[in-house]
Amino acid sequence: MANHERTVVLIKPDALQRALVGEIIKRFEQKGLKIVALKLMRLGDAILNEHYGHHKEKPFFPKLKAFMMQAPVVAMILEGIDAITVVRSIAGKTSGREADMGTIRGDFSMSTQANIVHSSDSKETAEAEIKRFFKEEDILDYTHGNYNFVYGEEERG
Ligand code: FUP
Repeated sequence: MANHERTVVLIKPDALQRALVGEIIKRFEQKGLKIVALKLMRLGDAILNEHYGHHKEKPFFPKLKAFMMQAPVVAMILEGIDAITVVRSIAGKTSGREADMGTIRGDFSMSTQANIVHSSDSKETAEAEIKRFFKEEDILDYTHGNYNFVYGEEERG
């Protein structure tokens, strides 16, 4: 049985302000990932302290939080086989200046802070982030019409 996973993506305030939301969602959709939750939300102090808790001693932490509060974010859950790794590859390296061309950050970012998207970095993180950003009723399971063509027979669940 293939490794079907769910992962969280946040489309950050810089992407909203630069009108890149559609372009970013398009890239995940065209890859074959399934959107199972999608919403606009404003992130406050408490949720950002939790979300970026691993960076709280870093000098850039207060500025990172202020940046994330500048505008709403688009929060979504994407589903697919090995979705966590696949989405990290599509996002690219943390710094837009180092990220490969063809990745979202490589194509649209010149920055480490304003780097367009966040994505979960492991199974454990994905589970925690799903609970952090979504309620049960935000997540809608359905059969994607293209499922049989996105995956081969032996990969399908
Ligand atoms: P990533 O998993 O690629 O999002 O990267 P990290 O968890 O290392 O960093 C999380 C966020 O911290 C980045 F998206 C942007 C911010 N950051 C800075 O602002 N400055 C830095 O030097 C490193 C990270």
